[in-house]
Amino acid sequence: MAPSEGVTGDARPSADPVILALAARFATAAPPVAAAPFGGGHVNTTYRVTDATGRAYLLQRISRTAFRRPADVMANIVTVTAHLAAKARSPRDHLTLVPTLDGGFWTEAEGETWRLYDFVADSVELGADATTADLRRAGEAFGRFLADVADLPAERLHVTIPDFHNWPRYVARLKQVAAADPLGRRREVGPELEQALSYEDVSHAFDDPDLMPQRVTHNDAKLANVLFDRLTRAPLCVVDLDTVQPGLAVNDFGDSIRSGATSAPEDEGDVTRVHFVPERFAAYAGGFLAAAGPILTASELAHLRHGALLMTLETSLRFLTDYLEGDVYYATDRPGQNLDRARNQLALLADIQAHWNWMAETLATL
Ligand code: GN1
Ligand code: MG
Repeated sequence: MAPSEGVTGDARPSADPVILALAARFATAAPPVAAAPFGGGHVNTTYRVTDATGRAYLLQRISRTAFRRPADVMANIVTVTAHLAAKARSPRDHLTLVPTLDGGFWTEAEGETWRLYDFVADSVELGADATTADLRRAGEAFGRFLADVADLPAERLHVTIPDFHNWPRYVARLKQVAAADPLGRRREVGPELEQALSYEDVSHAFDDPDLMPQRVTHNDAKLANVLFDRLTRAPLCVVDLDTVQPGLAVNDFGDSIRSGATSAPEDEGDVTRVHFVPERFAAYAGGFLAAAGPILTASELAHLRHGALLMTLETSLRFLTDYLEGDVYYATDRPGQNLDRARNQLALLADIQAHWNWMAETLATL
């Protein structure tokens, strides 16, 4: 989607009775009257719902492909949003779940799990249109998120996606799928496969479990998962908390770099347009360190650039695997989109590697 699309609910509002009936299971201020598909997530299904007073909400179906135990996902979100709410500086700086009429936080319908959030008013998500100044603010937002949850013990959260950032496992899976080649697509991706598999040694960089502490982390810290004020562009709040679980802070940093310190949208298929943008990296890192620097350990600070490399490797491996498997995991809106995403991330990966020393030098000055 275009980065700011949908912020004003610009998909045509509908009154799909099934969606409205689901929304009506929650304690909205007034009966829900309109719903429209919303946002650009690759995994969950999202609607913007409005009630009879005009108040807006976000209704989401949790992907069963990605999340085996939606109840654990919701338990984590309840824990984390309560923790953030207790530290809130403003009502729009954290997500707020709307309870169901029977006092829970999610509802099941036909084997699917749904939840409702208050819509963060006057907010916008950014993508390739983010400016360098926006990148700094995004860094502050994700850094503040990590700092705010730093006192929440990681053991309090369920592991909702085991091995989510286990890169050797993604390498093995790519090899397996390429060997099985269920759709005969392997012949289209010779050079991509070769490049992706050439990072097998790199994929083991964080194998030592004592290298860095496990913390409460976001795990999907892409630029589109921070909201900004539509007018002032102040960073408001970190969203998409499904993947919040124990993890490594440097992976959050890295995910933001792969999605934010780039010249093109994630599915830009013309790889000549895709490159690492040093000033965007420096801006994001500056904001991130201003907010999270004080809580990070020396080892975490020393491995920030590794996070950027490894998270870009991860998306390269996962998009390429999904293309070979027939687009079964990531939502696509056109044929070949996952291949474009894979090519894009591989091009970025090579450019991040080309800036390896530059990143270290730059981080040392911040
Ligand atoms: C997915 O849900 P969304 O679109 O924010 C994916 C992330 C990937 C990302 C790539 C649960 O995130 O891991 O990095 O796409 N989320 C899940 O854009 O697999
Ligand atoms: Mg997500």
